[in-house]
Amino acid sequence: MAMLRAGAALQLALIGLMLASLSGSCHSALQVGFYNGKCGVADVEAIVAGVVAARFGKDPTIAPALLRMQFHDCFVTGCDASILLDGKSSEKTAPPNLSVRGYDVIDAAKAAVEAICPGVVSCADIIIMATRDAVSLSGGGRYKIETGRKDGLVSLASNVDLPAPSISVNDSITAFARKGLTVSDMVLLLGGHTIGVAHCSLFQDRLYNFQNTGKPDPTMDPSLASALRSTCPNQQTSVDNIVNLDQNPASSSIVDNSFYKQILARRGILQIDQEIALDKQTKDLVGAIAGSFDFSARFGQAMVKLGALQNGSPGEIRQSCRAINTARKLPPSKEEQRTGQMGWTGRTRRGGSDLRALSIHKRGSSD
Ligand code: HEM
Ligand SMILES: *[C@@H]1O[C@H](CO)[C@@H](O)[C@H](O)[C@H]1NC(C)=O
Ligand SMILES: CC(=O)N[C@H]1CO[C@H](CO)[C@@H](O)[C@@H]1O
Repeated sequence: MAMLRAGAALQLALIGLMLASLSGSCHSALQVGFYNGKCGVADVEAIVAGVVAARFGKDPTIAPALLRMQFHDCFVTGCDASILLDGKSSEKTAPPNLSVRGYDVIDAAKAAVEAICPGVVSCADIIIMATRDAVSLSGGGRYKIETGRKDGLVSLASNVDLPAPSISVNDSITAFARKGLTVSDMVLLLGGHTIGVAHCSLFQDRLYNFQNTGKPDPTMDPSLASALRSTCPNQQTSVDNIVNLDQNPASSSIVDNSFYKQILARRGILQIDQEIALDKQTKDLVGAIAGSFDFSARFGQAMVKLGALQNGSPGEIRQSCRAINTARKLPPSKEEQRTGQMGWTGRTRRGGSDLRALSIHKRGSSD
């Protein structure tokens, strides 16, 4: 018994040393090429890119789906793949998720990397990689991403505080500022609406009865409003049609600055999209981006900034992107309760790298 205890103590001390040496690499230290050499000679980013490209070849609308997925993941409790967790009241089930799609391509990318080096690549990083690939495949240039995220342990619909399409510019600025994002980050990130679609139900008020005036939104080009009314009839029907967020038909699935030109021409679909072209605080920037040639680079930088949002909570490398690892679901043992140390007492049936990660997060959780 005494031997066993001494052995355990030694083990703890060793793990402590290991932690001390690793604590420099806590979660805030995202870096470009984090996975280089962590999967033998395999190139993790290339494996994910292959999966995304194959899917994009069959269905290019996977690109807007992934772009929106990164926004929804990162904006709620940081980029921790919390949006991927299944469950009765997980984030996925919150109303703004509505049409978040692309979960299956993340699963496919995860399966591909797990087949080569299991337990190494986080789902949170896969979202970031896949989104970068999607933007690149859609003509938006290939920005360098940082990796090294951990997957979160919590996903609650009640945490979802995503902005509604009718949010005012001021409230949107406040919402982005709360995440450490500036007005110009916000304007650039809304450029994500350069691809993809919106359902009629989310802007219907602008076509028929804007703010209970009984009239269309006066900020919308009347010819656009009239065209949209035929796609989005006023009667209550069970179909909720979709329209392109970028109304330039030649560019509605290309990541470029045409969205900004459209909103300057009063052809924004969502209320917030139109308002950033009109509000004093944002219209100069909208005009500048519309007339610029470096949108791709600036959008990439803003995506990297969005991708750096983290919440400082413990994390792990999930085995399945849809569930936290089973080991975590075990109630803490008496020993764990006593020492307050979870996850590396041998109770968890998992590999060392994940266990270290959890403890590092506990240590680094002050930031
Ligand atoms: C104030 C902030 C934002 C609001 C209120 C907002 C709102 C919306 C709404 C209402 C839709 C339509 C959803 C549907 O009909 O199913 C949508 C779609 C989309 N959003 Fe946003 N969004 C915001 C910011 C962003 C950001 C920062 C990004 C990415 C950088 C983004 C990327 C997208 C994309 C790509 C789509 C199309 C999705 C698809 O086609 O599947 N959005 N957004
Ligand atoms: C938005 O905020 C600006 C600057 O803080 C302020 O001047 C303006 O009145 C606000 N606009 C609205 C509509 O509340
Ligand atoms: C994929 C997914 O879980 N979608 C959910 C989004 O939210 C709606 C409404 O709350 C649910 O009905 C969907 O199942």
